[in-house]
Amino acid sequence: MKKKIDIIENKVKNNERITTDDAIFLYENVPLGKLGSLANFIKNKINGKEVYFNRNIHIEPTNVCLYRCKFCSFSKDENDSLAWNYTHDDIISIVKSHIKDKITEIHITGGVYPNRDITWFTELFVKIKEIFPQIHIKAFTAIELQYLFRISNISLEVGLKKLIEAGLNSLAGGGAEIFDNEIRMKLCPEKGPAEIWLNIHETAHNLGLSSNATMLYGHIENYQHRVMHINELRNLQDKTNGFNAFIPLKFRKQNNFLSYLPEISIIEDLRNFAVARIFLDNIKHIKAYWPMFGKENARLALHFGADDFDGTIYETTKIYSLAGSEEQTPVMSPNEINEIIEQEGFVPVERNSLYEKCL
Ligand code: V47
Ligand code: SF4
Repeated sequence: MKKKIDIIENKVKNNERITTDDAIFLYENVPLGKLGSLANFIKNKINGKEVYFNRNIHIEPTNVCLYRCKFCSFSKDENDSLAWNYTHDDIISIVKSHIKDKITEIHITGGVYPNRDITWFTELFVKIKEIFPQIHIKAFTAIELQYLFRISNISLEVGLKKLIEAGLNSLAGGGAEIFDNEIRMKLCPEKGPAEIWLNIHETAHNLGLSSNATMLYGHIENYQHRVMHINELRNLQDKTNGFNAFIPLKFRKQNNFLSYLPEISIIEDLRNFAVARIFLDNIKHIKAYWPMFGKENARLALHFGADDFDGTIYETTKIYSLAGSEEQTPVMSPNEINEIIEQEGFVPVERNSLYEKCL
């Protein structure tokens, strides 16, 4: 056992790629402290002492969704009293209200909604860019795009090109869940096989549109499934180099069909951050998405491979507050984020969506 840890450590220290078997070994056998020190070694090599964040808002145009993923606490029927559905005017006034906050990014994702075709989105992006030409629009999970292009009767390539022309700057990382198709069918059958998600991101990358990648963990998957997932991402990144960041997303249990499952511990979260950092040698940034598991846990993740704190999220997201996260109204000021990063011994760097430093 000791020998195997030493072999993996040697690979890490000598810039050699670890194998999927090594990653499973790390998950199964290696103590948290050792995982942290290996993850830190790599983080330090890639990002030094810097920890990134941005000034952003999230807009969820609707929580009405045709799908019913088992882990989702967000989706509602159209006539549900808790459903919302923003118009262009609603969204534009939200955007205008945050000009004063000097935001650099708008993250737009929502339910799979039947009554909006691609024109609804291209017109929205054009309106946003009219008021805010420099803003970076990060939008859509691959799952939303798949449905949008189907109802708009348009191919993936043509659809992406139209969205890019209207102002789309990158894709969000959601909808990846877990790529193992057996688990995927149990969790979110309507989303279809993993190949669809991977193909949409690969096509986007080939058109010059970068994206993020997520993994939903801590539900009914096992370590093999997680490693297979990050391996698919590493393989695709080798081909396209289009992923900006990897975001581990911890399953939160409130108000969904999987509420009977226990949530995993923070120790397991940190182990997962560390293994992802060690394995994904070709994805530069690992995001500690604080609305998902709280700012105090995100702070700890900075010592286990994470180098990005996401952002201020002035206009909050409801995906995680509805699922029982510690953060019920997730908003942070740049000062508060700076302070946390500094308290942990790192150097805060305000970035744009492509990880260029904001001066
Ligand atoms: O795909 C939904 C996850 C994702 C739950 O790209 C849940 O920068 C845990 O992808 N417990 C959407 N996870 C959010 C997302 C995201 C968030 C922040 C930044 C970025 C980015 C992307 O949220 C879904 C799903 O994997 N999710 N419900 C839940 N109960
Ligand atoms: Fe709909 Fe997304 Fe929730 Fe699935 S995770 S039910 S696609 S909102």
